[in-house]
Amino acid sequence: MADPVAEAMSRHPTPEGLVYQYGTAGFRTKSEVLDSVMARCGLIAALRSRALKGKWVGVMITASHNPPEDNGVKIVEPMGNMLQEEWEILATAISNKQTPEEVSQYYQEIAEKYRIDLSSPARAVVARDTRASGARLLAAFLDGLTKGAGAEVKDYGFLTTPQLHYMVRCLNTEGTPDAYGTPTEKGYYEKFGAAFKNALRGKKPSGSLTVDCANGVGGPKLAELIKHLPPKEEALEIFVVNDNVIKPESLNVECGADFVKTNQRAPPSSKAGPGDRCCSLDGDADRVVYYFKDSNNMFHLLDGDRIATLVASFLGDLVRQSGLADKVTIGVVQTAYANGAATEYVEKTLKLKVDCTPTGVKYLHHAAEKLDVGVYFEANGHGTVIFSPDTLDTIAKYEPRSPGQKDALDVLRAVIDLINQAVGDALSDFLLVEVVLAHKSWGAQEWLSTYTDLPNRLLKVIVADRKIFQTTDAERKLVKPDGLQKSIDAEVQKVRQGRSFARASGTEDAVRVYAEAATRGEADDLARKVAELVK
Ligand code: NG1
Ligand code: ZN
Repeated sequence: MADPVAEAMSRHPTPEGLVYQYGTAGFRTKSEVLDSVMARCGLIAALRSRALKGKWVGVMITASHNPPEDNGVKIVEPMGNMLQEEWEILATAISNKQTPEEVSQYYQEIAEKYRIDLSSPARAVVARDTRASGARLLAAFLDGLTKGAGAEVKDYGFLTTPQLHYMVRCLNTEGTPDAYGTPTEKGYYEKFGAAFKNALRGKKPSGSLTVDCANGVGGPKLAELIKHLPPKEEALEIFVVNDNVIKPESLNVECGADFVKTNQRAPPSSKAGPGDRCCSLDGDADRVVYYFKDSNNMFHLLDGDRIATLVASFLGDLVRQSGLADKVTIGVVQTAYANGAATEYVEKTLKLKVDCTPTGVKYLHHAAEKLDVGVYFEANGHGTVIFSPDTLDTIAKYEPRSPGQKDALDVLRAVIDLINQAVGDALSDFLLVEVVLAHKSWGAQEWLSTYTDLPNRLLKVIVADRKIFQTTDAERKLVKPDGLQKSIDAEVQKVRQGRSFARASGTEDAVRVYAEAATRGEADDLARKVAELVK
């Protein structure tokens, strides 16, 4: 009897001698060795959907900020969350099976283990970024999903990663009281465009905003979104730059959020003048950082920590002004990469609780879900704000007791709609920042002056085996190799306001060393010394 799974897999053989791993950002590597992984992700997506009684799961084909020759794939849960950890392990295992028969057998084993009826309906939505390899990898994925596993598919073509998460959530909530929106691109633009207008409530952000789209999928999608925003005379003037998707080899090259954050400078192509507000998206538009040049032409970065503090402070104001302060508490979730000054500002000035989690959006999201209002951002610009179901209910039902309370409540409700609840979304995040700045009548300089970042340095150290670096305390301390943490602590003691940690990267074959201290010299010195210890 024909085995459609083995047949489909035989069309996408496993390259020899490679080991694949579903990491922090799914599978991500050179695109030419991904075909077999894509076909197997088709099987996993179908199994996951069947395990969830035919709910839609999402699949995004992207390698985010990586170079143009890379690609990757990640699977999204029905509400738009990252794939469950247990299933990451299954995805890794099936991708490392050698022969089509072994894959097919493992597919059956998963079905048995989770009591999955392989003839029940399975549904997946897929989209991709603008990489040249995307079409080929999509075909391999579809082969596994439809011919191999017999699942139904909705192919949205090109989308940003957060748009794909949005579609998944909309499709699974359609017709329920939790309906998130219309599962179309137009639905996405209309929802966020209207929320932006409502949240501004006639306020106009000062000046203009230049958005660097990393020559990725964010460019054409932002162009569409702009058509659904209020006219620039009434609201925000947006200049779109680095939006060349016709030349996929220019993706993330000398532009984009990762370039700006890593090099701490504007893209060389930038023509922005002093005081001009700019932001950069990454290649799949799930990450955003802001920056500007001051009157002395000095570059200033406003990263994910800054977005978190700005948004947390604004939400705090709105909750207080609406009269909801005793009903709704706000918390901020960070990783160890958050600048010490940002953490101190949230705790001491904003008087809000800070949680620290390991690196990776899924950990932050999980911690934020435990809060009424959880503001979470990685320093590199991934992040969003999530509201618990009870909190949404409280805010929806609350009766304001004065016109002042009503105004604040109206803004709060619009801001909730403006924030992509499924996942961090660079487009929704920058609109939110603009709303906050408009309400506070702030420009980038005022935003920057809320606190002063401690000078910091992030280094990448290539080691023989990164797996020996084991951490605890949200990755802030090493437990292995023996004695290394003690040596790091000794170096930290030698500088003022010092903090440093080392951890194995989840996306690259390297160990990352982070250091911060009172001065640039001390931070650089500390990072260098710790890197030496790690080598
Ligand atoms: P790794 O390679 O594990 O440090 C990087 C980023 C994360 C996150 C992931 C996934 C830093 C220091 N690390 O993880 O924040 O964005 O990629 O994309 O920026
Ligand atoms: Zn990204």
